[in-house]
Amino acid sequence: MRSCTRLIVPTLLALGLLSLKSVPTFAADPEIDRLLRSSIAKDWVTNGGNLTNQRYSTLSQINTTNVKQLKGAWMTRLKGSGLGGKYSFEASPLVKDGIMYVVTGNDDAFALNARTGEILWEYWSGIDQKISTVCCGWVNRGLAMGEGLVFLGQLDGNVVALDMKTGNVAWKTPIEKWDNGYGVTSAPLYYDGIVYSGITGGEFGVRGRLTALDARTGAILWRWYTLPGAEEVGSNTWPAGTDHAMRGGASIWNTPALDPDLGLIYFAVGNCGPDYDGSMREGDNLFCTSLVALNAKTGEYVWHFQQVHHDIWDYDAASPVVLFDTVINGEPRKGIAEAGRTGWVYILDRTNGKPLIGIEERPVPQDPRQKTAKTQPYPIGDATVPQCAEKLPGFDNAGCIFEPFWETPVLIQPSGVGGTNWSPMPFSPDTGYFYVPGTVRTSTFARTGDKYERGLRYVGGTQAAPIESPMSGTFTAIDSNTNKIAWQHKTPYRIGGGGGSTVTAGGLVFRGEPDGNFLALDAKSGQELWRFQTGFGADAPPVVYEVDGEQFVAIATGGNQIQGSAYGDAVWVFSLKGRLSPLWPPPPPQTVAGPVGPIIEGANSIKIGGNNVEYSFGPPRTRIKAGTTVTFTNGGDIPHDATSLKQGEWTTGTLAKGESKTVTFSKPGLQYYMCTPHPWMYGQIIVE
Ligand SMILES: [Cu+2]
Repeated sequence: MRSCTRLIVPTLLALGLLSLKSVPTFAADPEIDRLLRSSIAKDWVTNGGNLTNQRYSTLSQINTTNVKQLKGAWMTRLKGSGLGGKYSFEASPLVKDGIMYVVTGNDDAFALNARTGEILWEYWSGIDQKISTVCCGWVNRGLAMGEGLVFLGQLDGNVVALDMKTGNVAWKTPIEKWDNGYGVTSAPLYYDGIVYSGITGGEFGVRGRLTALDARTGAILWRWYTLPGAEEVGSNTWPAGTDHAMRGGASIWNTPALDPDLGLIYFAVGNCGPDYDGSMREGDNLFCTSLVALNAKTGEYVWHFQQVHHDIWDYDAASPVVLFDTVINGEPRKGIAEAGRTGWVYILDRTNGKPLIGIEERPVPQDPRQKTAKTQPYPIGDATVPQCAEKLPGFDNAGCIFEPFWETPVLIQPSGVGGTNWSPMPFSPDTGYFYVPGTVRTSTFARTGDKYERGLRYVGGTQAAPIESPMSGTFTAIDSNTNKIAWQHKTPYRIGGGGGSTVTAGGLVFRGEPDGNFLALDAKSGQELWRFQTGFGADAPPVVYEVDGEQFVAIATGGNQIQGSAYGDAVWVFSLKGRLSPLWPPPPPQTVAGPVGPIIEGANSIKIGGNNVEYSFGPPRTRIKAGTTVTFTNGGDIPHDATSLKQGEWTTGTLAKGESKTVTFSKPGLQYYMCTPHPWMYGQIIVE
């Protein structure tokens, strides 16, 4: 797999070209541009804090000596927006001049007084509740701002600009249609008059892209496709004479970073489609599961680094890239890092995409049916999660990372949800550590094959956590000089799927937990210094800001569908002068996979997606007599099914909204079932 290095454009040439092209004309919003280029202080003006995505605040009024006094300054409920089991609240609030802007999983945005929590304006997206192309929970990962506007992407494929003063829509540009399989979940990035937006749909056979829009008008300036057309860079990593690349997925799940001196924009690209079937897409399949650098003004390709060649494990690069400066062997270097679903942090030189510490191509197990890559990149250093699956009862095959599979299920760890999935990874220049959230979960992988149809799910197989298998997490400080673990906490719950943390010059790391706790850790030692129960799933990445000389820490607490945390619609803000006390804890997330809750006797009617919990069977557990006919009804907004975990035994087939199907259970025994497109939905029927 040498082809990826061969494809890198000679750096000096590229950078030479860039310095000629990036002569600035005038800045459309000099103040925001200056804040985006500066260290994070009073205001938090973009999702990652500034253009680096470091999430490192220079504020230190709250620090290791006084953090124990921290209490709630205010808590505001966002009027039920994004409140429900189908939603995740993953956005970092933005703050500018004492006003906070926040967006919920329903793409509704709110402006609040950042001192008091009073709601100043509301934007209700009105997105179609029937959108059926949401992959992984209804989620919006945040906002951007510039030129008096707040920018957001929507699950329906629109990028929207709102007037910062009123919340009125200034413009709305469809960058794609949801019924073609697309959606936007990433926070956009604003810089120098341009709004950059990623797009999702890696599970729906889309062609991923980065879209650059004119911030003033919403006009599309350019698109850069993450899947190459004929003759384009990377096209030789797809089978010649086929159009598999045109539906090869490669979503952009998260906010880019930008280096204004180099004139480059950087982002992470997600998995290949179909996710679990590589049989028809021989080759490395660029730019799936890669980090990419483009000319920020023109969208021209500059370099890439592929984390997983010919991905068949859903190992998206999904966490935001982080830019940092370091010194290696006495030489100042410009770094870029990203925490992968593989469990490794990939550390590169951001001028050219070459490994900064070392990444080795090593031979890996092969399966010719899957056209597996001969070698895979192994970063030097430590992984933050286990990379081998333990054997479980009922499964004959268990393997380590990059273990291939075909039609017989194989247990593999990390699963396709990480490692580190969408959760960001902060970096502190004080400690030199990256703070890496991880999910520990085993999946059983199997290839089934899929036919491509526009706008429908196209994944070619399954991965699901076996019933009763353990699920947990890790929170790890990785030394940026060595890529080795400085300290690590085992966490009771999965935190790589959309949680996050933030680090400060006060020597603190703030991070939420899916069980509602909000924690402050010593950034150097990892020691826990403070915890506070918010009463809702506290997953979202927090932010730090200052109003009238007082430092605040904010976190959106709305739960996370992927991490199984309790849902909510609140924003919590803390300060040393705060007076609010903790709330009663919400139900904690599951720590084993499978259906939970009481067993309902004799229930012969099972509702899917009822009570505003889209991805659910209700009741999830029931006991019936042999010979009972059970009716499954889809009461959700999107298509679901109920399918026996024992392959081929029984299925309802796809049920549209409102549709019912009956299944008769004649033989006694224990039945587990799930929804095929949403394998995290489980049910259990005990037949007596
Ligand atoms: Cu479903």
